[in-house]
Amino acid sequence: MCALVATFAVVAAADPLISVTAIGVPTGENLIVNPSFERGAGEWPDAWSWTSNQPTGVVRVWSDRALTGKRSAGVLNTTSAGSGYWLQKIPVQANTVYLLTARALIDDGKVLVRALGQDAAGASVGFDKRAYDQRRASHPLVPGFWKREWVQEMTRDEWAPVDLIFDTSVDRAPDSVVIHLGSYFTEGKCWFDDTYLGPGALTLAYAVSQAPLSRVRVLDAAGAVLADSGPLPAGTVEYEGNVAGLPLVGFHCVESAAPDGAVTRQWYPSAPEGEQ
Ligand SMILES: [Ca+2]
Repeated sequence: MCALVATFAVVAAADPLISVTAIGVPTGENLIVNPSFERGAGEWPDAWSWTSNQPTGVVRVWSDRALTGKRSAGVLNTTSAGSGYWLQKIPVQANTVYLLTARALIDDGKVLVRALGQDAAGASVGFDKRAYDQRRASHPLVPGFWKREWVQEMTRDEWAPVDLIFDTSVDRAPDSVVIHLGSYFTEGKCWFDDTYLGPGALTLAYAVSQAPLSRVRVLDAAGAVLADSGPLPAGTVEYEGNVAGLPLVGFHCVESAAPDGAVTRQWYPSAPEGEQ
């Protein structure tokens, strides 16, 4: 007589893939003058100026290629040693969170959206906030868990936004910021339109897939529930949603529960201290 030995493999269910993206949404008055580059004369849109470290290699064009209206601000960069930016100086308040966003058409190369702080006399106060984007892989909307080789041929959408969020709650708060929209040390062509600087909110979009799901929630760092799928039907392996009206600055978590109770979390923009 022998004991009946049952052998079976315990296969742990794979964790779901959670992708989270955030888009800045304007919620107030636009502080940028001539934000769509429509007004102007000759070769210059009103209220905008230009700087380049390679004036012959990086040139500006007040372009007739536009997302809205008839005009945009273009940059043609023929040297990786050069950069060039459209500029506008804008007064800002201390202790305030701002959204700076522009829609960018990137034919190639790398773009920079920057807010460079100055004091009342125009001197630098060491306040330099930046957001980069580029046409090909590894732009900010590609989830961090994707391998680079998976996205080599992925390109961003035309006229997708480039968002920069900055907070003037600093020791040496700027009296103004000089916004820069341009090409950062890579050959290529890019165009900017529909710029905005002012108060804003975040819309968080999320998708959960590739594993059985029983519930998906969105929480803030204090644990408050911002969205809740409720119990999902058995067999659900995909879920997506979005939450609008979130503060520009803060930690948000998409939490997916499996039918066995296992929980997977993905934080945006990153896990706060003490969380994972
Ligand atoms: Ca325009």
